[in-house]
Amino acid sequence: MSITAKPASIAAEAAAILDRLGVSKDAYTGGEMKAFSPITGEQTASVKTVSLSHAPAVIDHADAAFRVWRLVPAPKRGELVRLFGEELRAAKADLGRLVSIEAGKIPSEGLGEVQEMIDICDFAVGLSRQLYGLTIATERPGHRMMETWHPLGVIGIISAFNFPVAVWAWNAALALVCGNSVVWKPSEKTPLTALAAHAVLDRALKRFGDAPDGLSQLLIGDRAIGEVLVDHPKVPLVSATGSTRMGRDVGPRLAKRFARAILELGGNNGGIVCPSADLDMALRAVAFGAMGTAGQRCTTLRRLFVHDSVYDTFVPRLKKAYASVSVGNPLDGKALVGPLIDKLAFDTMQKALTEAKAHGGAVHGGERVDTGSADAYYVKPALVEMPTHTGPVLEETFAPILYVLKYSDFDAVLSDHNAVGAGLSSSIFTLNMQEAERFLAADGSDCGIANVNIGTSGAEIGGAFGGEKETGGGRESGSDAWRAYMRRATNTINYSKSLPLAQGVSFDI
Ligand code: UN1
Repeated sequence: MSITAKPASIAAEAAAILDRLGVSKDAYTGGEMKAFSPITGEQTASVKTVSLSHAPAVIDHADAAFRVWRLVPAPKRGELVRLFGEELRAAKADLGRLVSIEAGKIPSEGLGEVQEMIDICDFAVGLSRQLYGLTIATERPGHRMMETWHPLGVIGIISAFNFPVAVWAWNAALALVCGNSVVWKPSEKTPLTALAAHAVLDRALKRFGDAPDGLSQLLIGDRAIGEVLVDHPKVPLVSATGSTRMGRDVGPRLAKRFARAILELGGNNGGIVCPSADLDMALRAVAFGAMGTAGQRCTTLRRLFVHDSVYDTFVPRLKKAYASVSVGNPLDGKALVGPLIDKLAFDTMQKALTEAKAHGGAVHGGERVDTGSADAYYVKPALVEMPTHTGPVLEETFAPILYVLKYSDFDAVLSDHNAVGAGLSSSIFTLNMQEAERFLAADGSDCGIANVNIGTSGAEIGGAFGGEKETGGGRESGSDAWRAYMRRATNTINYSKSLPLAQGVSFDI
């Protein structure tokens, strides 16, 4: 594929990709939702949305599909996801490129996002033969107790702009092998990648042949459409990725009707650089963690605590890396940092930097980079040396701002590290095993992800992904995250000829 960086060609290139992936032109022409590329700020398409009155029928349709799909043996369901993985491999270059166009990621990160989809498919295929429960010793003779995992129902997925397709795939691949149907409400900022990814699944569904109609659905629309999904009685689980503010709305609404939530919300991820750290390694990890994806990962490194014995060696090197990082059009293949998603992201970043200055922060970088497009928002990543752990440091700002703080005492730094609302990801850089193990211990990092000598971002799909506190507590992706997508039944079977009651109760009639 040729690399074209001409702004005028972006919409046309997006259309060509959508066409190749089998999305009908009708879906993204003449619709109500404008799609943009943050690379130039230009409009790429006008996407058709679902009407508020029709959305419940889409969910009902998915519920009907669920009732058929739940009876298909799990390894057979795995075959659908295997085909999805195959189709994703074939579509990787196109879909990765579209992620770059619509979310502004550099090519290797656009492709990496699709790889993450492929990886979860592989994982889910294996899982389709391992949806196992326990057999548990019973207190009664001639009895057997076991647990069975059954499909749950329609799984609602609400995804964010920054991982416009991978997070859907994490949820969809698991949900499908677990015997569920899927209804996806993608971010309003990334409807084209949603259409494309869904078309790739459609290809797999066609090859699979006899999956029930309506097994996977797309609801393109605004917040009100998301609310239909959250409030619909036939949706027993909603997996929602986005801001903590969004989670505060979605969580209670689901709780009110006793539906389950998987919430993957904000992160204010911290890293600690200890005296013994391999500073070369830490530098690379911090640079990718803080500046990669233009600071727009939920796992982006946002707070860095550096021991005072290495501060004056490490921080100047880090500043140098910040000053030299290439910011620009991600399609040209040279930039490491692409655009912010929109003007709001830029304004929010500037506001945080102003606040940081008011709290005594020394700001390096953060200014807008002119790429010749008035509606595109590129920035130099900002490194902010903060005297104290206060003010904007305590909040997640979804932009490339790294707050750097000096520490001297390990217990005090652990306490500061944990003194924020969010609890997603964390890292320690040390060669001292006492510090490393302390960081991972019960009184160490309070995050869902705690790493040693690895950055905060770029988790593999094999582990459970998610975090504590204001991050929402949900877990997606690997390990045993699949259990959230199924319902557990405890079965006790009496194969004796009497009826002993548990706890020694007698009730003889
Ligand atoms: C997100 O930003 O919502 O760990 C997900 C990572 C990626 C996923 C990020 N695998 O950075």
